[in-house]
Amino acid sequence: MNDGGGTLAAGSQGRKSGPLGTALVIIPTYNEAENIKAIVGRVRKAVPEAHVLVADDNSPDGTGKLADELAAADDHVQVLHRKGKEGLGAAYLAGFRWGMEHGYGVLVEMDADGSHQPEELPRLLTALKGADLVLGSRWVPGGRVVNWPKSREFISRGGSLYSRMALDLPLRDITGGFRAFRRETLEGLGLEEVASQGYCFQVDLARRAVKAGYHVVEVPITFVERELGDSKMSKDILVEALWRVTAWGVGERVGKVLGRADDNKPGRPRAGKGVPAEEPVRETTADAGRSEP
Ligand SMILES: Nc1nc2c(ncn2[C@@H]2O[C@H](COP(=O)(O)OP(=O)(O)OP(=O)(O)O)[C@@H](O)[C@H]2O)c(=O)[nH]1
Ligand SMILES: [Mg+2]
Repeated sequence: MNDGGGTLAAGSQGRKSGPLGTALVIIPTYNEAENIKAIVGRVRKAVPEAHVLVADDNSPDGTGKLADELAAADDHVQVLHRKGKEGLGAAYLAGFRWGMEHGYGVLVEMDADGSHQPEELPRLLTALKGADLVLGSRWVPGGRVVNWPKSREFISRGGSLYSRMALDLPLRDITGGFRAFRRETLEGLGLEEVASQGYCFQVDLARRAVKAGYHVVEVPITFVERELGDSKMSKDILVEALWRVTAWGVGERVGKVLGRADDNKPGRPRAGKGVPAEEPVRETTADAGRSEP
């Protein structure tokens, strides 16, 4: 057990043990002018060897320009300027592509609004030494939320529970967006087929990883409600998540009934299926970015 309690692990076929390589922390932004400087500064301090990529969708509030100023002053910070608001999923896909093209070994997802605490990145990266994908998790023992309205907690817990049941996933926090992927894991998820945009983008990637047999570990995190700027959560995002998760769940069940379960597995087919297990996280020093990409 680590200091925060247990984790859940899924899959056991794809576990990697090689060196991690340099980490790229991808921060998608849309109107985060009040947060961008502080969050990038916290990441740089928490994991000095890691690099940061701000993926900005041409934010009207000038976030992209502020990010350019940070990049000009720090060669570990880069900015990906996108032409307009296309949703979280599209921004991450572009960021992953950029990171893989530039040779990074670890791709990290993290919000700009302070909900994901950069100071917890070393723990995620340490856990990735024995996993293919690490999920920062609010809903495993030791995980928690701070200042979240009960209504948001209800939606988030409900979304994870529904996804867990509909998709038969042995995970607790399936909608969360504080994650560390080995690049080989991302390469095996069939990202070119991913069309999801909002929360369900996170569900989609988690389900692809489990179904492909990768070793997925949940590490407890403390999620803090944003203090500055506006949430981009919307009814459309919830509706998209509901219909897509339901459609995936129905598709998998129909596939099983028809005896074509493998046809419905997303990503690269691999041996083995995710099984729930308790696994401790070894708490050693973070090794993000030992070598340059
Ligand atoms: N590039 C890009 N980033 C986005 C887009 N929508 C949201 N984001 C970013 O994605 C991260 C998560 O968005 P939030 O608005 O915090 O959404 P949330 O965390 O689900 O909701 P809250 O808990 O209410 O904050 C933030 O860094 C946003 O700036 C988008 O369309 N494009
Ligand atoms: Mg947020």
